[in-house]
Order: sequence, then C-alpha cells, then structure tokens
Amino acid sequence: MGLTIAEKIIQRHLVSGEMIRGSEIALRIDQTLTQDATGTMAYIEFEAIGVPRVKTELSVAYIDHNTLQSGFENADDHIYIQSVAKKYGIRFSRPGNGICHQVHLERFGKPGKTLIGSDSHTPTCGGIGMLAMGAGGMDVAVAMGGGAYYITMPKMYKVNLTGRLSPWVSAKDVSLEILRILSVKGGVGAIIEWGGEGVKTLSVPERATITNMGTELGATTSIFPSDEVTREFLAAQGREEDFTPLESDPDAVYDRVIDIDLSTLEPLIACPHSPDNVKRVSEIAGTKVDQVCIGSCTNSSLRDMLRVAAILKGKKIADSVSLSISPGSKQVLTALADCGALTDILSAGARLLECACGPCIGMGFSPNSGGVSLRTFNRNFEGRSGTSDAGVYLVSPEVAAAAALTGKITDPRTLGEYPKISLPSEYRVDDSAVIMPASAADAERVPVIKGPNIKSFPETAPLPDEIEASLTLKVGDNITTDHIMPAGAKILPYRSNIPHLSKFCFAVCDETFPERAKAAGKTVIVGGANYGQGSSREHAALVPLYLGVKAVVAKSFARIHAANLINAGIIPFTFADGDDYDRLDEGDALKIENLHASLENGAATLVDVTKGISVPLVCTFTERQRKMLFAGGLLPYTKEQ
Ligand code: MIC
Ligand code: SF4
Repeated sequence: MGLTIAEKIIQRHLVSGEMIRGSEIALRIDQTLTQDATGTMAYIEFEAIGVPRVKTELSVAYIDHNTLQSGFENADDHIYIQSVAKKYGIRFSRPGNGICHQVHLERFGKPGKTLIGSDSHTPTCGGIGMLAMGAGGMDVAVAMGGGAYYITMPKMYKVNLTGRLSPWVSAKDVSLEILRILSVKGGVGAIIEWGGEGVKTLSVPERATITNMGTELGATTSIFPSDEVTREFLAAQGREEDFTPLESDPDAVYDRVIDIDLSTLEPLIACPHSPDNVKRVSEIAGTKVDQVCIGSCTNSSLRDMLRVAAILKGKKIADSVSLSISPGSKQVLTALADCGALTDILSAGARLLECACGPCIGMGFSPNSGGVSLRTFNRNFEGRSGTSDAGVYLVSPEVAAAAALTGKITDPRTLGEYPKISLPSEYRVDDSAVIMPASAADAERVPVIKGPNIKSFPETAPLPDEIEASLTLKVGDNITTDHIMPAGAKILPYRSNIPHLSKFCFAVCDETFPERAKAAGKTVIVGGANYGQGSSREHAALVPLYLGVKAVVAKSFARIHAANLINAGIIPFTFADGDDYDRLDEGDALKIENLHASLENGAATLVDVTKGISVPLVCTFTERQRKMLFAGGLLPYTKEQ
C-alpha cells in the first residue's frame, strides 16, 4: 500500500506505536519553536525536566506576541527566555525579527523534518513539506529534552486542486473555501494533504497561508508536497541544500478526498465570530468598514505585502478607514523598503506596525466600539480583537486593500486590472537578529535571569480515587481557548504569572467564574462540542488547574487542548450520550467515584447529587495518558520516568 506525504515522514520518525489510524504513536521531533506568550512557561517546564542542553537538531525561541513591553513584565520574560536560550542551546529570535511562523518558514523549516511549536499555527511550515504541529508548551519542553511527541495517528484527507486562481482571488480564499466545506470541527483528527495539478500554480507563501489556516479546521496539521516550487523558494532563501523532494505515492489511501477547482473560486470573507462563517464578498459588499489590518502569520509574506502595495500605489485610503500593516518578518520589511513598495503603502495612508503578531492577538489596534474590522488574520473569535462588540471579518490581502480604498466591503474584482508583482529570485538574507546560543563548554557559566513576574508552576497532585465537585460553569459548543484564557494587551504580560492570569479565566463568558471556582474549591466544567478549539496556549489548562478544576465533561474536545488538560492532570471526559448535556445545570453538586478503575475501563459514571441522576461518561485514554493522569500531569510523570 502506498503512503501519503505525512505517513512517509511519520514512518521515518516513529519511535513507538504503529501507523494505524486512531492509535497512539510517538514521534521523534527534529525541530521546535516557541513564542514568548507560551515560551516562558515552556522553558520553566524545560528547566524542571533538568536536561543540560536541548537534544533537537534545531530549537528556536521567538519573541513576537507581546512586544509592547508596557511595564517590566514582558521585558523580564524576554530576558528570561533569552538567557535560557543561550544556556540550553536554543537560537533566540529578537523582538522585531518577525512572527515565528513566517521567520521559521523563511529561514529554518526543512521538507521531510518534524517540527512542534508552542503555537497552534506551527503547521505553517507544512507549506514546504514539513510535518509541523502545534502543541502545548509542556510537550515542546519534553521534545527539547529529547522526548517523543505523542499523537493519535490521524486520518488522512486529501484536497485535490485543479485549475488556477483567477485574478483578485488568492490563497486566503482557498483557506476560507475549505473552512466553508469542513467547518471549524471538520479537520479534527486528520492531516490534510494538498495535492493535484493546481498545487504547482501556488507559491510557497501561498501554500503557507493555506497550511497556516488549516489550524482553524481543527486539523492535526496540513501539508504540501515538496517540489520545484519549494526548491526555488529555498534557493531564493540561500538554502537550497535544505531541499528534498517529497510527494505521496500514487496508491496512497485517503479517508476523504475533496476536490477544489481553483478557477471557480471567488473572493470570500469569514463573518463574525467564527472562521467558518464564510460568505462571498459580493454578498455583503457595501457594508461600511472602520478598520483594516493586514498582517499576521497567515498573510504577511512579501508576496502579500507587494500585492497590497501594488493595489494601493498612487491611491489614498478612505478617510473613514484606519489601515495597519504589519510585515511578517524583518526580511519582508527590508525587501519592501528596498524596492520602494513601503513608500507606496505609507503614501496611501497606512500605519506601519512592528513585524509581530500585534492586532491579531489584541495587542493594540483594537477596533472602535461596534466597529467593523477587516483583517487578513486567521481568527475572529468574539472579543479577541480587544473590542467585545466589534465585528471582525477575515479576508485576503486583496479584499483588505480594496476595502481600505473604498471604505466599504468591496469585491476587489471591481477595481479593474489585477496589478502584477514579481517575487525576487534571491531574498536579502540577514540572520543577525537571531542570536546563537553559548557553546556547550560555556553553557554552565551562563546565568538564567528570572524577574519577579515569573511565578512558579501551579501545584499538581496524584489523582485521588474520587472527585466531589461543583458544576461551576456550563458553556456551549465551540468554546475557544480565547474564551477560557483570553489574551490581549492587558493580560498577555502575565503569561508567566498564573495566579494573576486566573482573574481573567472565562472572562468572556462569565466574569464571576474565577471567584466562584475558588469558593467551590473543586470544580467540574461542562462544555459542548469542540471544547478548547483555537490556540495551543496551555494556560487554558494551567489556570483552570490553579482554580481547582478537576475535570471537564464535554461532547467533544479539540486535539491540543485535550492534550493540555491531560498534561495538567485535568481529566477530559466525554458524554457517552451527548443529550445528557441538557440534564446538567450550573450549581449542581457532582460526584465521580472509582476514578482509577474507571480510567482503566474507559468508562465512568457521573452522579449529579443535586438531581439524583447518573450520567455515563467515556474516558478512553492510552496507557501513557492514564499514567500521566494518575501522576497528576506530564511533569510529575516525566520526573517519575
Ligand atoms: C493565537 O493565535 O491564539 C496565539 C496567541 O498565537 C496562540 C498561542 C498563545 O496563546 O500564546 C496559538 O495560536 O497557539
Ligand atoms: Fe501571532 Fe496571530 Fe499568528 Fe497567533 S495567529 S501566531 S497571534 S499572528
């Protein structure tokens, strides 16, 4: 039987398990990346494991999420990360060098290798044929220490592309089309391989936009073949030696095949508040726009920025629109400056922001109240922009630039001829903003610098045999980690301070939750389908742990969040019968007995003491996951080993 691209990489990296869909496999990890918002915690965890040097081929620590430094907190985090990186053999990408995924794609990713990153958009490097996955910080810490990364062997989906994109339609529209077809739950448990003749028409940055946004499908990752286009991109980055060709076998077996004819696609738009709420731009054209933001790890490549510059050239943006541009990396920004495109962008009236995540994670540039914001980003969850009643729409750079000019949602095809751009055959390579670690011989003398904002890890304890807790919070379907542990400029500086962060837990859903959870002592949360979608932030598990959450009972879970809960020693139970969700209410007293035996058997009974009813739960975990839960999480489990 032939193999898919992902199966080929998995086969070469398999440490244990078998490539049987649905069973647990362990993978050797070649590269890791972290960003600052999840990195501080990941490195605290890495230090707790007690390994003197990272054991990966390459590990990079990026600073890109919180670069505002509105107070000492983040500056302290950055210095901590820099010092840890230097000591333990990790490259440090300075703030300003760019967004982790964009920089990693440009400078470090390699076809055929494995990468995990403490950020859910790590699949971006799937655009050059890497098996790249988002993970919790603790999993990244373990991988840096030489440990394997455990996943459930995913199903294999294939998207067959034919044709070629029409003018004014771009990779973002392909992402939105697949979200329209599959929804934010449709990729859960699957790896999505992009293939077919149409692939050849897509450049690496376009492919990376598509693999980046595969995260919004809930997919384990997305991957493109490594072909001539990949070779040319790596050669232009001065690293052709990193190229290896990679394609699936003709008789590879897929669980689902989806056909998309690129030439039939139109400009699309994801409406508030979900990336899968997709419409045609032409359907809602005319809606007044207040703000346009161009950037983020989805659409900040030189290709995207040159396109925007060409559309804006010689024109002025509408008076009523505020336009921000954040190039994805220093390389992109300098290339824009060198060729004069930056002047075209600025002359049109744009505001230039740093090469960082910025508005995507609510770090400034929040929309006006009730405002309409068009963003080339990947997530438009409620409140994520920092303005809870704003309407955030996700669009391509073409649609964003068109709206900036007209002040309305505009089908860009009405703007006339699609301006041509050409990408350089050689990028200006300057890695001076990546600081190399100390040599192994010098490492011992390098001090680790920890400021007062860096608090220790919340305490975990071995699993008792019984949970008696209150149902402190009941939430609906598709709860994101932005609901559980919001980010944004006010909160992000405290990513290394769990006690402080806990004050904002579930603030989007119910501001009283933290106090009520503390008063209850022990809490069970009840959720709907796809609980924990979105970000990889393990804070969405560590903060509940700190607040006394013992278990989450939901209709289904998103992959990374379920892993993060287990890593934190919190049990993710699923309802045996989803209808039981309706029988439980906030405030009920709950009991789950015989936990150890239940976990061994894969089934538990939740007793609602208040109502006098029993609800069957499913808890089928692998042996390793059970051991982790018994030990109280991944850290105590790793130390036990
Ligand atoms: C996001 O896009 O939500 C983030 C911020 O990049 C997160 C990571 C984080 O919460 O720090 C992600 O996607 O994993
Ligand atoms: Fe940064 Fe936004 Fe990308 Fe997350 S999605 S890594 S916040 S740019």
